[in-house]
Amino acid sequence: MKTVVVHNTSFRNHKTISILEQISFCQKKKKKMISILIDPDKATEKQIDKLIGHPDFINVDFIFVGGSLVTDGNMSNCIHLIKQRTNKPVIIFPGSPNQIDVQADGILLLSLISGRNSDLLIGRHVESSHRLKESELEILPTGYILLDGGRTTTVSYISNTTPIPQDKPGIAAATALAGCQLGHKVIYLDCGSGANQHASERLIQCVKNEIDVPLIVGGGIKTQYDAEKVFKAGADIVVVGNHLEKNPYFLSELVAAKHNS
Ligand code: 1GP
Repeated sequence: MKTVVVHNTSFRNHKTISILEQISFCQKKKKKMISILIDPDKATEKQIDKLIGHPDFINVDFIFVGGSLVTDGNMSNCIHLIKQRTNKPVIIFPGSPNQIDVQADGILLLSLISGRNSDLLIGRHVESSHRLKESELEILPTGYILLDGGRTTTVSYISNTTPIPQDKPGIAAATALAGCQLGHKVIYLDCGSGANQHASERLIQCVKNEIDVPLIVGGGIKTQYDAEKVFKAGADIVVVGNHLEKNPYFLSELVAAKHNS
């Protein structure tokens, strides 16, 4: 497993710790985190430069890279570009096993626990288990819960699963709890990239009350107010992709939300 040099004022000196240790440390200290999501099929070199060159990029904690559909080859080029420009932890957010790339630091090993598609619960993991073992990627076993964000997103279409309706927070909470009981180290609530609505505060609170592990929330976050609501409801890490692709200057608002929460 690779370890990551953390450039964070909360850590005395620049310590070398795992990604999960970093997340757990911040969770305990109630220090919110942000991750930007880069979709290799959409992000151009210019967009990556703008984001990484943004003065507020210093306050970004992680870079997730991946997508529900990524053309072979783009993943590797994209991670290479990012790695040339920053030493922030790059974490693969894979839509399929062909997105595993050893240049990254870690991988969210996603089990789509809101769905009943056995391939996404265990099948793909079996296919990639040996490749992951041989790599130095830090594995973050993640219970991935897809929520209804008001439109059919690529992830719900491709995964062939039904997202949990947002007016059923009890189902989401029981699903997250079961995910933790199965040993997942992180829970990710996602409305899918480009969702109309982000996860509701009520649903996030219900999930948060059931779990002790770090909670990642993403999908459909478009304003500072959205991000603050999501953080205050219980998210430890907020993920934004789509809106930063459209407007890299949104990063300042996202960072302000992190600091206000
Ligand atoms: C999607 O949670 C991520 O899986 C981010 O969503 O692109 O809507 O910000 P957006």
